[in-house]
Amino acid sequence: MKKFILVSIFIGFFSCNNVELPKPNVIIIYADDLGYGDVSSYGLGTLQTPNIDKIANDGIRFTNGYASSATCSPSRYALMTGTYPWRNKNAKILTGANLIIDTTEMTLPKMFKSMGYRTGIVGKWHLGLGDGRNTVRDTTETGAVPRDLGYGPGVRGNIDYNNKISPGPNEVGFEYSFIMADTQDRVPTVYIENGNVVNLDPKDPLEASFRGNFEGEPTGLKNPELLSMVWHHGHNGSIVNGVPRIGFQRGGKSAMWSDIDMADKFLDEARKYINSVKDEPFFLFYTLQQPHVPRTPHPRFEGSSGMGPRGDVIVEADWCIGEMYKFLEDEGLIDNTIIIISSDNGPVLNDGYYDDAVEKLGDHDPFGGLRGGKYSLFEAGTRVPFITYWKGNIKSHVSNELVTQIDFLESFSSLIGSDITSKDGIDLSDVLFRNKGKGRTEFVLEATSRTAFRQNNWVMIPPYKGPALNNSVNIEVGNSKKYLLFDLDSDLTQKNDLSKKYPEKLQVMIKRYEEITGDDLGEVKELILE
Ligand code: NG6
Ligand code: CA
Repeated sequence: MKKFILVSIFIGFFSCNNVELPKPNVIIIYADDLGYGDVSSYGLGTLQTPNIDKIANDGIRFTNGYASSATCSPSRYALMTGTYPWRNKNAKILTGANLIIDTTEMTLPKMFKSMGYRTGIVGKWHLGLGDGRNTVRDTTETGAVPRDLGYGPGVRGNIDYNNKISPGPNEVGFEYSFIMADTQDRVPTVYIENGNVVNLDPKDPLEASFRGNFEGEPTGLKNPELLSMVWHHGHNGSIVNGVPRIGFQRGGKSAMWSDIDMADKFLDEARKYINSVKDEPFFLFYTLQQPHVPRTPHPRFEGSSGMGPRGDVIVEADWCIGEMYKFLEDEGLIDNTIIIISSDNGPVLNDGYYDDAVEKLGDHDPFGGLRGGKYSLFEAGTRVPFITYWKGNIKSHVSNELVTQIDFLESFSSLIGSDITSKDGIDLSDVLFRNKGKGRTEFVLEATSRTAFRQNNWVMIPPYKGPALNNSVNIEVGNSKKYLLFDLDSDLTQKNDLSKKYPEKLQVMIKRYEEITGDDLGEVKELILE
């Protein structure tokens, strides 16, 4: 068997039921903040996503598919490493942070690479850049007094954008990367290709800071007259293309991206990448920026949903997925390319800008009837659209099996004949790609440094301090003074806390949760009340 695998690596074939098949290409299309109800094939909202639906209807549409966390960076960390994000104290929402994946850690792209795949990422990264060893001179108004904003490592702004930025995606398994620096709502608003800021003029160096502004630079707070999009909470730093961002920047003018062209740009770069590697098996992580804020649809999508910019950028994302599909058909790649479509966390309407997301929502339900949303321990935080597609191999199917993104590393590893395993993922290749087998029985989910436990149809949420409702985004985040217990089979909307009714069940859940998390819960544990 070993010998066969070694040979296969070089010729790009793998064995399936003793039949040799060419190794499948893999594209994970990862949306940002797309809700369980945002994809029309789930039949829960009114927004139409015909291109995703086509893939969902011909593949497996999972109704119990989870991101590992209710926010971005922790989910991406888990997807990349097969390790629960709460084991890594740096896996929080990042702002100007350094890389949070250790370069010695096993990752999904490293696993693919070890099996002879080409590997690339195009889109959002949000797992940090650099190692903080640069000594970037602080030229902000606040000078050299760093104010820790309570985000992740590297918030001290030690990323030097004017030289090659490393380590980053290229040092943890991707041979090629074309990414945005951080998020669309954070500075610096530039693309980075293989560690270099795209179109940067060395005569106009780029500086970014989350400590203070650069003298004389306009901000959303001081210069409302310059804004084409108005901030609601946060997001009142530097202004680019009329949109105020989180953080401050100066210089690098020639490198600034155009927000309305971002979707086209990523699609283009993704296609270019595939073209450059298509003669060999490849893994592409195509990480869309939609529908995260700021929502900036290209003008040809403006008004397309009737739901304002949030709906319009989902229509735009759906179009991109349709274009990608057509491209794979045209290139003769569609028959042997596995496509996964999912989202890094649940939906949010107002996430910091006045953009009509609430006002124009109409009958649409991004949450798909689930409680909570982005940032929440309730279901809408982590239960997301989750679709696998493999033409001619996967049969059209709706699956209720419990599957999570943490399992991608181990499942793909098993599928393509690698023996690489991961700490917390399990091999769900049968469920994800072969229309058979059983999903997970249990899973610890995370939301803003808190955790909860799902076992079969039960969910247990430990008590946490803090307000039950995040007022800024109007989402119930899952804080309560006591343990909560829900039976999802009879109560998917988590309205009936059964902790009093089934105290024994609650104790069993707590015990198992403590067994899994143990000491590894680290600083998260300190948050759990007695
Ligand atoms: C929060 C931002 C929010 C969003 C989020 C990250 C404020 C007030 N809110 O801190 O707008 O950027 O971080 O979202 O600044 S995520 O999907 O990348 O996790
Ligand atoms: Ca996100």
